[in-house]
Amino acid sequence: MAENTEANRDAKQGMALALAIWGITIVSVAYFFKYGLPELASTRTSQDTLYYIILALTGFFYIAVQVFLGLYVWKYRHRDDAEGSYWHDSHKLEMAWTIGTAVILIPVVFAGLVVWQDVKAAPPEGDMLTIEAVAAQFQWDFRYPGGDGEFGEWSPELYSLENYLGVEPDDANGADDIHMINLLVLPVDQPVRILLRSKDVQHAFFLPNHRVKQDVMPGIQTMVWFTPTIVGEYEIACAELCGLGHYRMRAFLSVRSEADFQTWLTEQANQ
Ligand SMILES: [Cu+2]
Repeated sequence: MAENTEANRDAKQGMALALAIWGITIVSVAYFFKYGLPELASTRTSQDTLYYIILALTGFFYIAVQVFLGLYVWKYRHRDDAEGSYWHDSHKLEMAWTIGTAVILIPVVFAGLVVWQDVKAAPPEGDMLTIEAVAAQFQWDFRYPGGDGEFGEWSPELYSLENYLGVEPDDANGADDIHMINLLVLPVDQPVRILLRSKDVQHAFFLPNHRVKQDVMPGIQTMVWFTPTIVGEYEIACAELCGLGHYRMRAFLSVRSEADFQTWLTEQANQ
């Protein structure tokens, strides 16, 4: 039986801390393996690739740092006969970690620019379906331009209970606009442009399966484009804490075949 000295207690605490550090590391890494990203249902593959590259890089260093942190907590625990050493600085060490970090991070920044160009800066050429999404506490409204392909003008001054989206009543383009509440229907494999505006506070349009997340601001219209690739039902969430009802600000995205989408659109137009 070891003596109950101060050094002995410190040694036990050191070991306990090391085990706690390693326990947290194992649980958090296992969590990432168990709950990865949801199924990708759009063309944003480059975004996922970069995500996994960064996750592997940071994951490697995270595990390495935690392993050594635990080891050193144990190795350099208090001992009555040991004295701490001190030195001022090490040029070599500082050069190594500065250059090492730069060599790893600079390519990541450039890879990020390539992905940004891919998903943000350059929508594909040709006809795009354009739909408007309007966020307000606590629901999502969607407006389709109708048969003429043109939206009616809108203005925040026109917001009212009867004219929820503030569409200009005198604008003939607005007469056939289609208004959906908490349901967005899209055709598969067709690039779509979503124009976003908010009626009150800041919200965020989040489609986890499509890797789309875009802030929605009052006073400015933002835009996001993407191409759904898998027919199915998905969740649209608000990703900005926008008030007490934020948790229930949830809508659905239904991706359908081109034919089913056209049928649905005609049904809506005839209502
Ligand atoms: Cu919201």
